[in-house]
Amino acid sequence: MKRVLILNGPNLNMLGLREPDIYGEHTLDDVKGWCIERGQQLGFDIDFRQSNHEGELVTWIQEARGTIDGLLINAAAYTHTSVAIHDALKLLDIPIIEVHISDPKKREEFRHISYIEPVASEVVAGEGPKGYLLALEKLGEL
Ligand code: CA2
Repeated sequence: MKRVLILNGPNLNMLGLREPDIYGEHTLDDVKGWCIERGQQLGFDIDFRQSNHEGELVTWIQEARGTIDGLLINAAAYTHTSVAIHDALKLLDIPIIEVHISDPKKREEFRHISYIEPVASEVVAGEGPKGYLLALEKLGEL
């Protein structure tokens, strides 16, 4: 089994509870369930986490060094601000897929910059919550 870590940033615990027009009606727990199921089909052991704290995400990325085989990350708003997460991701030498439910490049200008993109192998954006599954499939190909 390949070990895959899926990290979710701030406010994604609110998924399905507000702004369904942008993020859909499924909860983060639904997404976790789908990822675990698809992961089993792909031979991935999925560790799915969410945090509202930048430092906690950085610590989890550091702990992933040498312990996981692939990373999916939706850093949420930290995508557009966090040099700390960018630097932590640079320490990993495994495939990293950046995933977003919406397409930030088609939204407000402040969402157009991503500090994750330069260190990611691939980006999946604008595919709704099912984009996590597309990202897992891409990881399987890498
Ligand atoms: O589209 C994405 O996946 C985002 O990463 C979501 C972030 C946003 O800051 C990024 O620009 C794009 C926001 C996550 C907040 O999620 C909520 C979901 C439901 C209700 C409220 C917030």
